[in-house]
Order: sequence, then C-alpha cells, then structure tokens
Amino acid sequence: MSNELDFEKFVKDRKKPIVIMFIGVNGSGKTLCIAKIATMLKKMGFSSVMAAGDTFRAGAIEQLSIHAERVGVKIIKHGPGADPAAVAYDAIDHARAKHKDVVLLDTAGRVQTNINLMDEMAKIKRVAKPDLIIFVGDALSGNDAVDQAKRFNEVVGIDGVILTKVDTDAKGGSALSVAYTIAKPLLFIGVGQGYNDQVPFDPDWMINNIFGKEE
Ligand SMILES: Nc1nc2c(ncn2[C@@H]2O[C@H](COP(=O)(O)OP(=O)(O)OP(=O)(O)O)[C@@H](O)[C@H]2O)c(=O)[nH]1
Ligand SMILES: [Mg+2]
Repeated sequence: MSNELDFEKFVKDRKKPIVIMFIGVNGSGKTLCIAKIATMLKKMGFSSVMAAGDTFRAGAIEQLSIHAERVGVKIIKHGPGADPAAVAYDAIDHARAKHKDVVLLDTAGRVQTNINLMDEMAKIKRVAKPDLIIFVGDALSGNDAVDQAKRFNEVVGIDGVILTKVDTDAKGGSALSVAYTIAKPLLFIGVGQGYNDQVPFDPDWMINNIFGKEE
C-alpha cells in the first residue's frame, strides 16, 4: 500500500481540465463522493463541473443534480439511457470552454462480474481519457471489496482508492486490504453522509483502530 498521491498537489500541478472518473459497484458511494470532492475542491480554490455519467439507474441523474445544486457547481447531463461517454465528452468540452479546473465523472454502479458493464466502463475511459480513475469501495463489503478492486483494476486501471462508510465499519480493516492488494494509494475515507465527511487516510489511526490501543 502507498499513500503517495498528494491530491491537492496533483490538482494544482496538472494541466486543466483534469478529468476524474469514479467507478465502483452499486451503492458503494460514488455519487456522494463526487459531491464531497467538489466541496473539497471549492475549499481549495478550484472549480469543478459534474458529469452525469450514470445514465443507467433511474433517478441517478436527478440525484447528482441535487448534489450539484447544493454544492453550487454546474452539472452536464443528458437523458436517461444516453451514452455515458458522450456525457463525459460534453462535460470536458464545457470545462475547456469555461476554464473549469476539474471534471468529476459519475458512472453507473456495476458488479465486477458483469462483462458488458465492465466493457462499457472501458469505453468511457477510452473517450474521457481520465487523468485519474478512482475506485470507490464500501468498507462494509469486506473481502468482496478486494475482489472488486482487483477486477476493476484489471479492466481500466485504478489510480487511487476512496473507501466509504468507514464511520459504520468499526475497524476499517478492509480499507487496508483493498489498498494493499492493488498497491494503489488510498486517497480519502468517507466518514459520514455530509459533504465534509471525507478525510485523508491516516494509517496510524487505522492501525490503532484495527489492533486497538492499550487502554
Ligand atoms: N454513513 C455513510 N454513508 C455513506 C458514505 N458514503 C456514501 N454513503 C451512503 O451510501 C448510499 C449510497 O451512496 P451513493 O453515493 O448513492 O452510491 P453510488 O455508488 O453512487 O450508488 P449507485 O449510483 O447506485 O451505484 C447513500 O445513502 C449515501 O448517503 C459514508 O462515508 N458514510
Ligand atoms: Mg451513483
């Protein structure tokens, strides 16, 4: 495991617009994570635009739209069933034209064993050419999160991991195993449902949680 990706520095130094694609299984927390990242970017002084790339699940576009409005960022969306790669393309176009720093690309949840959906994800990657692909894993899914991360990594290549719902996982051991197994940086952990409930991963905190402190 490594934690060598300094997110703020990455965003600062990289040529704009930076495209960040969020992937993971259904319900892992991708969409909320995008709202959290948009909030964080705003605080850091960077602009962002959300791309409603989950055109698959009913209500997904509306859900991201609500987050975009609450956070106060623009969203680029097409209709339900539209090609997610085309949505990504439009969002990148918008970011270029309006000089936005970051495109946050939402994608539909997909199970790692669904070959068609995994192929579709690879297609989105080919079109969007993301600077960063973030695997969003749910701490509660335990060992399956490791299998998920492996498979997603094989199909598109993961640059970093965000583990969500660590507030509901008393120990957080899966966070360590996911990042360790695919040897990718664990960027942040989600610790609640609020937009500010996402914090940098602190290995000492995690290790203390897992092995327990002397009381
Ligand atoms: N407690 C807690 N809940 C979270 C966290 N992250 C996400 N959630 C909740 O998990 C649920 C799913 O989150 P979404 O962001 O919709 O997940 P998703 O991956 O976009 O789901 P799909 O679009 O269906 O694939 C929501 O109820 C979120 O509020 C977290 O860090 N802590
Ligand atoms: Mg979603």
